Amino acid sequence: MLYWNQSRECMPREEMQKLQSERLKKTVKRVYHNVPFYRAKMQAKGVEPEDIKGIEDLSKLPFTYKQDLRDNYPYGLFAAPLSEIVRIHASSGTTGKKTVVGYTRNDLEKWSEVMARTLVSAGAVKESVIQVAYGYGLFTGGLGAHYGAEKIGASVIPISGGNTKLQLEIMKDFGTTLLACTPSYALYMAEELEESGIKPGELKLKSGVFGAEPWSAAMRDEIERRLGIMAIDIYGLSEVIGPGVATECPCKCGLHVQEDHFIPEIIDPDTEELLPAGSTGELVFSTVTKEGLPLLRYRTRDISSLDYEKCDCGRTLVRMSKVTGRTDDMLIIRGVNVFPSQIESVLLELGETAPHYLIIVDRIGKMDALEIWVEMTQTLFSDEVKKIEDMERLIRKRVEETLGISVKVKLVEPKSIQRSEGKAKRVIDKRKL
Ligand code: DLL
Repeated sequence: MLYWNQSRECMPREEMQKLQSERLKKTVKRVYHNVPFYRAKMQAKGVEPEDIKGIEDLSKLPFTYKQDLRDNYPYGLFAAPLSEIVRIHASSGTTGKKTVVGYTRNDLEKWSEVMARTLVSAGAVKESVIQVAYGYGLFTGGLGAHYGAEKIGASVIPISGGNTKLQLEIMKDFGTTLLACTPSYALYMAEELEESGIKPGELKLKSGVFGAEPWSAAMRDEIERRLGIMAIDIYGLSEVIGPGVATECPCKCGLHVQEDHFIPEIIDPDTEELLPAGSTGELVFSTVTKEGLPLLRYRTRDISSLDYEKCDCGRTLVRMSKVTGRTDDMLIIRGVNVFPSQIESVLLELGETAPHYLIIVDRIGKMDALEIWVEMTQTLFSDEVKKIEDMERLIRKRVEETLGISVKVKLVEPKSIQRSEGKAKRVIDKRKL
């Protein structure tokens, strides 16, 4: 099977633009009438739904930012009543509260469709055995891949992340043919596989769909070589739908955006000016089929570029280049999005330390490690060792509760963290991707 939905994936550009225009008009009407936030934003810009005649008018529409989701927490941007929302997921917000997303039954159907396309482009067929080692839960990775795999009719192993020994045992015994997880976890599995004594030849694994964090071409080579598979990059974000927004094909020359559902644009992040095709800038998406949480011109903060040339695989869907960076300070640690501001909020809330801290990210073995250095106040510094240790433990507990991943916390002497005369450098990322 080359494509899941050939008529859409290989649609001539003109037809695609017509379809996008129709869908965009409908979406604009929907948000204008159902979401007070969008009505107010459009009115402030002097735009009425009737002014949007097609995708050529996209830039008349207002942008949506992660902060808007936070300001309308939890359900304020939903364009469907809760009675029609059948699923809720969430990702990290910039501070304490999460970014919440809701799906209607039709949204779940569309999500399964784009994930089916994604898995098929990585070689999945009805007979495939798909091991989903993305986390299940509020994170969209696990359930997104799961529904796509079921839609194809493949056999899904919903193992979720972690327990690597069991992952490998199941991979061998159940005859997994396709693995879905973060690229760093795939590499970790490859390493453990070598230790386990299982030979790659004993596995039926043929391919993997890896995403949720940036990874380099060198990392792809290593995963492909060590696991003996084809490694495909998949991209997505909760706000837009989750995984399934864009995927590589076997040509591995950019990720095809499922543009009958999500219209991409590239803008200059500072001036918000639309950039011509081929330019590198910030990726912006408008969803045109979602009902629960449609978003107009959502600022992803991811840096990429768009290529409209037809691909050798036959797909006409526009290709976005691999995401290698962001325009903000979000870190992705073991697949989890982390904003330094989340850590700062915890420290400020506790109020027991100085407001000086350093976040150190490293990759130890194949695993990301997060360490936080926090400066003690003079009072805490002169306290007994036990009190200092208690404080370290408390900070660690609070940060772990907020981020959902394990961290190391080290309290350091007053004035030992370098002060900055300009923008504070609070993050040291030592990982070499
Ligand atoms: O990470 C959805 C996902 C799950 C994608 C599984 C792929 C596979 P969020 O947790 O909302 O959603 O994080 C979205 O992760 O804005 C990017 O910065 C980053 N990201 C996702 N995929 C890739 C990728 C999921 N393939 C944020 N390459 C996005 C680089 C990626 N960065």
